[in-house]
Amino acid sequence: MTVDAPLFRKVLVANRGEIAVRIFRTLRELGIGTVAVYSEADRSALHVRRADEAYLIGPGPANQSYLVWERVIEAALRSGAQAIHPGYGFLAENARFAQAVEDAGLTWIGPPASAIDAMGSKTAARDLMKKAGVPIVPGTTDALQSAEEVAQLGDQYGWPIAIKAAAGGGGKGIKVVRSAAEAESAYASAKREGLAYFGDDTIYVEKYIENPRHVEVQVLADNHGNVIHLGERDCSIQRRHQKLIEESPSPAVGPELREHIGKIATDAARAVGYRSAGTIEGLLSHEGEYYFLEMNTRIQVEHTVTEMVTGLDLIREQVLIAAGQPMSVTQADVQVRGHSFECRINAENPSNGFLPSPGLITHYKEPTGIGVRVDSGVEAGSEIAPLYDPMIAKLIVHDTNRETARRRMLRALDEFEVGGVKSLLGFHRALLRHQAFIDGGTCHGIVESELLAQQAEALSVEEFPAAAAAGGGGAAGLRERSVSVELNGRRFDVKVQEPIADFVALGHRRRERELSGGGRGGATEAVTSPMQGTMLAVKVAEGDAVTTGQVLCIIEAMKMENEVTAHRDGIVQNISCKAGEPVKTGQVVCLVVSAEDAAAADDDIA
Ligand code: MV4
Repeated sequence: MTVDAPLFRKVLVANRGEIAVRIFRTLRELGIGTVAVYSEADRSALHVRRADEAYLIGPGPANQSYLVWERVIEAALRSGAQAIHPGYGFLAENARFAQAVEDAGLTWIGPPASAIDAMGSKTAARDLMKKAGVPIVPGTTDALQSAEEVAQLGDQYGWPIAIKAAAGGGGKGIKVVRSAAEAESAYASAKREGLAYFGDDTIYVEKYIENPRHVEVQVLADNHGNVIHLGERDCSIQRRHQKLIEESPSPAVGPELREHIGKIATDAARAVGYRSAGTIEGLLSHEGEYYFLEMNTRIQVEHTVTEMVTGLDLIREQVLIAAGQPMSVTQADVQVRGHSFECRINAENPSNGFLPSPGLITHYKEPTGIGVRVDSGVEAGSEIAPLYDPMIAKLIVHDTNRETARRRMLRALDEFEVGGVKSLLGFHRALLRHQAFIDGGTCHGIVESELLAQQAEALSVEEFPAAAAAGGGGAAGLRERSVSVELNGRRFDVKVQEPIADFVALGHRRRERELSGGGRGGATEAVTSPMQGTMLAVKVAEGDAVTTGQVLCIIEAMKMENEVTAHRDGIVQNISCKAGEPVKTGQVVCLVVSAEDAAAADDDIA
């Protein structure tokens, strides 16, 4: 028997966390040596230990480590790696970095720099797609010049319209404009946000599609002229443009529509000269129209659900393609089997506006069993650092149909034990039980609702008290432990034997608290800031009658404008903050009291 030469001798993964661990798994299977890079904050991170060798590339903040091209390329050259896989985020969609990698004589495991570049500008991408006959959301392909133009385009396409940042993506900086009266302020706000967030205030207009589904198509393209699609993923369940649950196939897509959007996606990939794995993001309207939104020129977080239903390893295909080989399947070989869900288990607090909940993971146990996959980069003792994305793990299930897969996910969520940080486990447990989710709805509005937040809280009771029980293993009271040693910025594993002295935390079975039936008793009147930031504008005055969901004020934090809305119907009182002032997390910005209470208080004074 002969053993094929590996595709590459060694590959460096320019990333951290679950995606680095995920990519190392495939590289191992392919017999390829693995190289990690890490920041000072990630010295003891799992991805570092899952690689054959690892290189320190700088301090914790990403702009001093994971984003520093020279350090990443230097580590690759030092290690003798032949190729770099960027994962997602960080440098994955940086065309100039992709070029720099190739210029250094290394192979970029991703699309050509020209394709990343072409898709980077959303207006240029729309223009290119339009010319290739790919249906785009009706709207402009040129930059907007004035607020008057917004009003005019609204009349042309019909209200409402969406203003988006040309340099944006993933919905960041999208403004919905419902009438000409809102055009002026939306135009100014979109420009400010574009500049603050992307360093580019170029904006354009699309017709606003009401309550659409977010349906994206996975494509693969190789150097041999093969361009195929692997069906779609439905990512309609989002909160503030953050995807929370993804699934494949989409509950709204049957075989005919799949073929239609698959052709759109492969046409788009061909038009841009694509190679590697990529994703065409689109909107599916109520009327069944599919429109191109943008192309993600990287492997995505949710690639896993496509892997589950097709049985393919997308990272393996990327490595094959980058090595110049044909992809392993033809379009005719691809079959979508069964149903898959992915829940993102983030260290976030649904009771506090989904703000990150960084900290030490004191207890951690992943679910297993039939049809369950967990992609994670943490273990008990890991720190969720405020420096990086707060994802703990991706929980993925597969089963024969949507309903059995949903039940499997609920079972797996129940087995998952995370102690020390707040997580979205309870949120997912609550949402997956919701009738709208069972029906395959988009759940718009539900994910933001106060009731769901309460249910999530009730279902996230996870207590894992440290119990006095010595760890089992280890002969004669000795336990072997691996310690990492860093020499000249290079990391080595050293085995150390030590007496068992510490305790392991025993997981106590979580008890579900009774769900509260409806609104919380004695609903509070206070409206608090969900974040630390600066008050940009107060939109109401004391004495104003407001309805649930109405915008009360806008707080700027991390260069994003965040609307704070009324949590109930009532009368605004005690506004404690003016535009321009700093606000803290939890600070009361005003009260919304019931109309009866407001009237009673007036009576008291009278
Ligand atoms: C839209 C839209 C309506 N009309 N564009 C873009 C990226 C994604 N994260 C959200 N995006 C949207 N773009 C136009 N012209 C509505 C959304 C949208 C959305 C779409 C599908 C499913 C859930 C959504 C949640 C918020 C916004």
